[in-house]
Amino acid sequence: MRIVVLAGGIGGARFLRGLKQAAPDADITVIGNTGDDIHLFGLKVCPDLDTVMYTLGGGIDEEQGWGRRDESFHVKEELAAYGVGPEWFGLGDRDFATHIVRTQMLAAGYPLSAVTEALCARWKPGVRLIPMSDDRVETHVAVETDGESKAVHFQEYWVKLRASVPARAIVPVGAEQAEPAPGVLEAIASADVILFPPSNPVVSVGTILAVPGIREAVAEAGVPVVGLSPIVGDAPVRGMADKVLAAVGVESTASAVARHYGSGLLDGWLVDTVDAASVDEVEAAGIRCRAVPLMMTDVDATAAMARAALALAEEVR
Ligand code: GDP
Ligand code: FO1
Ligand code: CA
Repeated sequence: MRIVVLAGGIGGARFLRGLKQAAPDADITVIGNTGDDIHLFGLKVCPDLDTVMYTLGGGIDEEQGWGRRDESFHVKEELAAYGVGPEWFGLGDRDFATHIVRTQMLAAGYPLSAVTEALCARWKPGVRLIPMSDDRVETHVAVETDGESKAVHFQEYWVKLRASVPARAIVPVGAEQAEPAPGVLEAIASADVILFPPSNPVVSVGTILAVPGIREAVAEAGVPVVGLSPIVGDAPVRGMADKVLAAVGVESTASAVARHYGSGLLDGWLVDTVDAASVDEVEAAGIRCRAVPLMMTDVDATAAMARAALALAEEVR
């Protein structure tokens, strides 16, 4: 079975670990969000691609959910001693090596998709990981600080400002001109099922869908498209999905997120059992819906979620 997953960072990566356990023989292609990418110290950093790669490859800091385990921060300290920032972004020594290799290969002319494949040759994530695009796309957030409006990079909004200032709009800068990376549309067109993990619907899955051609390819693939809600009990399990959903005019409920994707895209939607009362509302919108436990507390619980998603896909096929 060929499964395509549109993934962000932590939510996507943890779900994929469960999916691999639930479907060990499946051929899994992950289309990764690159809207969170940022250039720092002359290096290209791809947080969501790295989170997927490290999580599935056994290199992730499990507790934190991002970055390398057994990490140290000597380079960061030395940069700070030179007065070179930003000091608010925590790049560790081990992680730096990944960004150095990536930046070096990009400078040599390799596209990000080829670079990602090369990095994955070390980590062996057990899935095919493709960035959504080889073209630069950067999510910016229009915020209001001290009554003034300005646009900041998504990482500045989230990591520096901790999403504490009102977000008025989310703009995937460059998306309109971006093309899907080689293999993205082909993977979608030849998939047997397409899954939206419990990733951020705006700045992860939404950004991937904003690359011209990807949303259309998913909608026209003619195979079940099933998503899992990142919103449980009317709040994100972690992160700032509530804030960025508000910025695009969507309520932070499992049902509102399903309706935001819409029946033109989604065939099936899983909500957590605490949100079972919203099943009828989702179904009324033309999306088959089931309530199952959706907390990724460990790999077994996550594998059960993946099995439920695949079962729902068979129901709507
Ligand atoms: P990010 O790039 O690291 O922010 O990760 P993603 O975009 O892939 O996923 C972020 C989303 O994962 C957040 O909106 C969380 O609410 C959601 N999430 C994290 N852990 C869980 C969980 O255990 N269950 C569910 N249902 N959602 C989760
Ligand atoms: N998240 C933070 O909250 N603080 C950090 O200092 C930070 C550094 C960082 C470095 C590399 C990397 O791959 C991820 C990193 N993240 C950090 C996580 C990342 O910004 C977020 O998980 C996502 O992009 C949010 O969607
Ligand atoms: Ca992210």
